[in-house]
Amino acid sequence: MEYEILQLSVDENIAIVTINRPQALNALNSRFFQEMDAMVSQVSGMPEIRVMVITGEGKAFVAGADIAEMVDMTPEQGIAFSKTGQNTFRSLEKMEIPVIAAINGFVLGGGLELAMGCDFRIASSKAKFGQPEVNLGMIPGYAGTQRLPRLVGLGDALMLLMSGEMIGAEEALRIGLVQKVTEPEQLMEETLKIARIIASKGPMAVKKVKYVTRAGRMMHFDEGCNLESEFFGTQFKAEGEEGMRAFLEKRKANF
Ligand code: CO8
Repeated sequence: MEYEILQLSVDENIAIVTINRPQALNALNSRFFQEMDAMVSQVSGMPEIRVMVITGEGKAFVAGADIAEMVDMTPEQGIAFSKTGQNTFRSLEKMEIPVIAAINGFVLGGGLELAMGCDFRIASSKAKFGQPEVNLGMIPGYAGTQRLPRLVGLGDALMLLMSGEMIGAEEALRIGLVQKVTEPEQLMEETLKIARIIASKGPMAVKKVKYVTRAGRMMHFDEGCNLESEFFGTQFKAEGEEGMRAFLEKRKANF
């Protein structure tokens, strides 16, 4: 696909996807979702890629769904647009490799929902977070009502969802919405540092950690433990033997 909004760059075995529509603060339109679906397929088909990073160009990561595109929608179109976004963000969770959001600025509404579809989030100290849908007389439509309380707990989630107010990066860190805050100019460097650490590990082990951890959250605890044992077992011959032998032989594992 010819991308108009997304840009893909590759840094060794890390894919960096930049949302590049800064004139509209990277607001999410239908075209974005087509491109993101294509990007997920493309990157999933690149066996050398071990981590994907998503970031935004300009002063926003994403300032929400495109209000200009939504304003005239019928209820049926609204449901369809909501499902489109939900499916795209779910596909990030379903990617085998880790997906990291590098949040460079405003991350609002659908933008925060995109960031929450990623496996974890690193933010510039200048980033501003919010679910401002109620300011527009709307509610989130890309699973924000479902992911936010799972990430930060019910009280903090409802305060953000009901007030529509923005919070800063330090507050986002405090409530667990982001995992790390950096100086703005250090954001990509710090994100890539973590991405490279992950990329240096056993790639199948990292994929299995993602799968078992995410799948386990939807399961009964004992069922999740059974899944963990099963995947633990399969890792011995997949990568574990090499990893453990390398440790005992005091050398770097060849993953
Ligand atoms: N959609 C469309 N255009 C936008 C959006 C947006 N979400 N956000 C900003 N823009 C545009 C502005 O209209 C402006 O365009 P122009 O230059 O042509 O006038 C340009 O981007 C720059 O924006 P501002 O001039 O407003 O920049 P400021 O620095 O003054 O303000 C803010 C930045 C505070 C981020 C401000 O732009 C703002 O409040 N934006 C809207 C934030 C918002 O309400 N987001 C939530 C949208 S709703 C949503 O995401 C629901 C998701 C689920 C949808 C389910 C589908 C049905």
